[in-house]
Amino acid sequence: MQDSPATQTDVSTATTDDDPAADADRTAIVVARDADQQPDTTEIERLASAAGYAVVDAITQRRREDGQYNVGRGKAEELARRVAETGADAALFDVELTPGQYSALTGLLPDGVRIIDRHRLVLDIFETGAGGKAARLQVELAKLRYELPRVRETEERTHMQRAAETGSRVVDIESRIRTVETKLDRLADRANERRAERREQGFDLVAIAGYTNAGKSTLLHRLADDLSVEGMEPDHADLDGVAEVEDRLFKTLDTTTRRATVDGRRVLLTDTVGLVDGIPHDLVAAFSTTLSAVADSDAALLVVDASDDREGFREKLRVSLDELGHPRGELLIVLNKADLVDDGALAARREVVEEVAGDRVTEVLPVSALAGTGTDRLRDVVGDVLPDATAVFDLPNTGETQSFLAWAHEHGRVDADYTGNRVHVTFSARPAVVERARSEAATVETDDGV
Ligand SMILES: Nc1nc2c(ncn2[C@@H]2O[C@H](COP(=O)(O)OP(=O)(O)OP(=O)(O)O)[C@@H](O)[C@H]2O)c(=O)[nH]1
Ligand SMILES: [Mg+2]
Repeated sequence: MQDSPATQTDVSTATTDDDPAADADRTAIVVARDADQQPDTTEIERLASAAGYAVVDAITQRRREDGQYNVGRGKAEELARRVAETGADAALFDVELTPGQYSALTGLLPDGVRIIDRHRLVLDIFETGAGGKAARLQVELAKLRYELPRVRETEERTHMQRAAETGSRVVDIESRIRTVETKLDRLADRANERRAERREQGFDLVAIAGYTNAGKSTLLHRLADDLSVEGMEPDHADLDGVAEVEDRLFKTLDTTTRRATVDGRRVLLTDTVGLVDGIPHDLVAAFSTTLSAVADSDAALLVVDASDDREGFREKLRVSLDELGHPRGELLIVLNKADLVDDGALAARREVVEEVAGDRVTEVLPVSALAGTGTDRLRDVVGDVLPDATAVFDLPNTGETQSFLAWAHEHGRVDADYTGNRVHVTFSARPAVVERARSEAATVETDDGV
């Protein structure tokens, strides 16, 4: 699917003045507000650094939301002073700002200072890093959806003077949203078709999902076979064979598929984009390749960082389960980074899983993806939960049976016993593949009977 020149106009860039890739040594002040507790700025600071900002100050407030500035007026004024004193390039808010708050803050802070909320910050990270076609379109769609109400707000405020100009921007954004949605739908259809083809070929599909930095890519490396298949998933292929690992939020920005062998079965493992708290649902939905890879898998591994403190662990697990919805396959919880915690802490994390996830989860497995401990057990359990069927055939030892056996070896697991001029075959694979084997074998038998 090629972009036609007519749909090439990227209105999203026309509505923003900041380019996250432009200067790496940008400085920012982070602002966090929480109604119930003293805000923790760890995650917003890590997001800031992933987006290329050096954090020079943090302003926190325990308070309910203020309609005008989100934080209270006094805090907003303090922020304006600190920005002026430090010369910070941006104020990063660890909340979602309404379009009204955004424009009120613009009026209060020194000119040229970027005001960026949590959503926008995550989008900036993705915009800089997303490489694949679907990922780029998804980021664009998320940005357009984010910007639409803000441009509308501006249109309403400046209605008298600039109605024509801003009005056309709203129309541009809306039309681009429809175009991008259509393209993404087509890509999603193709991804669906590809998954169906892979299943017909006898592959089991396993997805690795979880909060950002939980260790998903490390686990992919641990479980994957050394070599990936040629021509696999051309749009998302891990062509250089690396899903990069780093102690940084949102290291992986495209889904990556690798081959693995589990219990003698041929599995396609898909590493997905990390999840994060505080992103609204329609925005999460824009990252549809991640969500559909998980929703449509035969088994999903939800990786959680067991070395997070109990409350952090609970929160990230809750967010992950929430955003993933109900995958069609079995859901296994991987308590990763088990090397960093003692048995007592692991037991406590298990309890949290029980409380938060309850009967949605098939099994909870402590693993260290880094050290490789617990992965044998994980493989066993994955092997057990994948859909499986077995059929037994007694066939004449003919050329046709040999072709059937060649097909069977490519699509599942085969055990063949030769006695006299007969072959006794036990064939195990996905149920639909076993059904096909039955009809193929029936023709072999019938031909012999003639
Ligand atoms: N100690 C320890 N560290 C781990 C383990 N697994 C992963 N890590 C570290 O955790 C950090 C994040 O690992 P990644 O595999 O990049 O995590 P991810 O979930 O793919 O992260 P994103 O792609 O950013 O969402 C890296 O520094 C890893 O080395 C583990 O079992 N034990
Ligand atoms: Mg990763």
